[in-house]
Amino acid sequence: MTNAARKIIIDTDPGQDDAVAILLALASPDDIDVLGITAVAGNVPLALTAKNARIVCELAGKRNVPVFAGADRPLIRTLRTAEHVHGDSGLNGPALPDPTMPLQDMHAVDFIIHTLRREAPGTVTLCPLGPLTNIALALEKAPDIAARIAHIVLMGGAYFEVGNITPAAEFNIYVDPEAARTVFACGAPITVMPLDVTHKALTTRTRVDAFRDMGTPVGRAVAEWTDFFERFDKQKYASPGAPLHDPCVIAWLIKPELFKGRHINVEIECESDLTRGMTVADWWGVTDRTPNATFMGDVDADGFFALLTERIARL
Ligand SMILES: [Ca+2]
Repeated sequence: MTNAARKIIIDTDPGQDDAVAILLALASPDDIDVLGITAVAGNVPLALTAKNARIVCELAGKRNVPVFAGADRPLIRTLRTAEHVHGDSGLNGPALPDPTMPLQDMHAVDFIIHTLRREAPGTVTLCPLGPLTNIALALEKAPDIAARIAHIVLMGGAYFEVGNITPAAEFNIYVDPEAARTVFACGAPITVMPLDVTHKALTTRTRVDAFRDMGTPVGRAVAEWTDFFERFDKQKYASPGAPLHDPCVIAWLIKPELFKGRHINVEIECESDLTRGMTVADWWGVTDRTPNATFMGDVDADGFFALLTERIARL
């Protein structure tokens, strides 16, 4: 870790693609200082996401990263999970041992608040990779932290690609739209990796084999996770591979030049039964609503996978 390393908190619901994102961060200590990992209910229930986060830390040989359990359900809605994509454990694919490192005693929401108050203002970046429940709860409990957040870089939403869990909504936003609304209104700088980007970061046989051919436990696990969840997207989209959604967030922290987007207004639909959880992104600037997020639209996929492969090989 160097002085230049950006301090982050990863808020996550692992999930195979979350796992790859965590590995990318842990493999990049010169760029990224992971202060802690906070688990939230999402792809699978909280007990599993809190366990999976620790499985990934141990796989990376980073048992010293503190992991905190957070919200076990959305702010007001019933939890919707995604075992149909990720398998019943959330990390189906390789057989990995149960973690022996403990969960921290503190609640994830309190860790987020405590860390933002402890560190100098504008030095801690939040990286939400799942439903935004923990972040919204922290903002509601401690409104003073909003001005102390350096940046929120999140995976969620969609505009041109529309929905993956309903015709209109992306999963992370759909699961807890009220939390997303709170986060998008909080005033901190926000960068969004929507499906418009992640659907351009597709695994291919060559890209997955590059992980497998590392011949390391981490490389094999990444290849086997990808093999597992590819089957779902290949069938759904008839695409050559599956999107690696969450690693886009961490890749942006390391190499922002891989991504292109627009600083625009993004609002969250919370009411309509048809479009609940939609990220209403004013990409074309047709309203006078104030821009509140940089909404990414494109990624250099070859550059993204080159970075991912180079870093994962370090673990
Ligand atoms: Ca996730």
